[in-house]
Amino acid sequence: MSAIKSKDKKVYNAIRNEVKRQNDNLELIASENYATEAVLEAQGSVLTNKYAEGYPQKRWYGGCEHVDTVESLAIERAKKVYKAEHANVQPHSGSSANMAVLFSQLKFGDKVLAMNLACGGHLTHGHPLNFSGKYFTIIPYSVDRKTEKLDYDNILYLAKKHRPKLLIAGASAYSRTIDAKKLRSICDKTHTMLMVDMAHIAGLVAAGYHPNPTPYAEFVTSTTHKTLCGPRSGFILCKNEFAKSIDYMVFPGLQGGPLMHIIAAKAVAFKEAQTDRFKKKQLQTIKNAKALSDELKRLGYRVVSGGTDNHMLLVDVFISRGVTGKEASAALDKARITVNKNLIPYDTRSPFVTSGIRLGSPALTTRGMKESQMRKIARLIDMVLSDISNKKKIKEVREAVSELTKRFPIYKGRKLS
Ligand code: DSN
Repeated sequence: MSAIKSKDKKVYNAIRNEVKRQNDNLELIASENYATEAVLEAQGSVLTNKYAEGYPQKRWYGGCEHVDTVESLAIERAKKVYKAEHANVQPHSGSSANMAVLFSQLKFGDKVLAMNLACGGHLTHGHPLNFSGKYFTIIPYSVDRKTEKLDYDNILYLAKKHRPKLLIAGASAYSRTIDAKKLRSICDKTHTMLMVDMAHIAGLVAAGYHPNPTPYAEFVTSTTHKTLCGPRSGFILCKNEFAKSIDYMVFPGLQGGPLMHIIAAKAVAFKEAQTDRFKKKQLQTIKNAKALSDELKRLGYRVVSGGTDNHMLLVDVFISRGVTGKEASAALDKARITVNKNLIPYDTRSPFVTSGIRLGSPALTTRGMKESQMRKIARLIDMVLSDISNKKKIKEVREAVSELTKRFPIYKGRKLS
């Protein structure tokens, strides 16, 4: 970082402080991870200088021979990893990937059946303030009140009643397996197209630890930076019959020049996702989330739906310790444990306050932590949440956090600033 250091001290200092924060804190935000060093190198490369509107071998600019190589690699690798017929790796984010599917396949006002944000869905699956909720008629589905799991019978009922054009599956805060095969059979009964947003679980799917939705859905969208460990970005997989309409909506429909440095980083991430190391890490990610969930339950916490099948869990901290999600996350921040407040299904509190917190294991697993560290972290979380204004306890937890983060460095032996 010597160039930034000499040219722009303010930005340099902010980055250095963020490096320190990432090193020193226990990162439990379920959607975050640490991009690999190879991914960081690709996204910091001179490919950022290149305009390449269009697609490989069909560009609007000269000099695209090397970025063509990179984008073709990303496409072929994405198809291989997820056994997809077609891949578009240009969406800048998961949000723009979702927008490309909705805008290319639907007319404004068309009906879309999608998971309610309040029960774990995502902003781009129909929130009234988002493009998805503004331009389309959203029929929300929720989890079952008792099991807090997807209620496939109710989804079928809603699909039959409303005959939506598209069913969106996938979530930001759902800790159970998503059964795309079952959703396909629902869609077949009602002539509905299926889109699975696998952003959170893309790494687990790549490694074979969550069923792959690609054979069952017309469209699969994703980000690349969560369990997948790539750069901050998105991509779309689809059946060949939709390839043209998806590609045409991404460019020129929604985007101009693709971010070739980020596409290079996606190519790297898709290659790394095929290694044994990556597969082992995904399995450990699941084991770690389960260990965290089991230990919290042993300590008397109510884990939403009773546990987890994937990389995350939702904890009802209000019923468990009488603190709101907002209070819990602020207290944990002081102890250098980073989480986010989160609505639990049928929450009576506002999204700014919430009754729950969401915890995820991907980042700590990337650091090399295993089940015993997860159990310890559960106990540290409990020490904070059992007495959120006890400064002495918070200091004690901070010291234990510091011991853990020193033992498990993020980029081993590499100085990032
Ligand atoms: N904001 C992401 C998450 O935290 O789950 C989803 O886009």
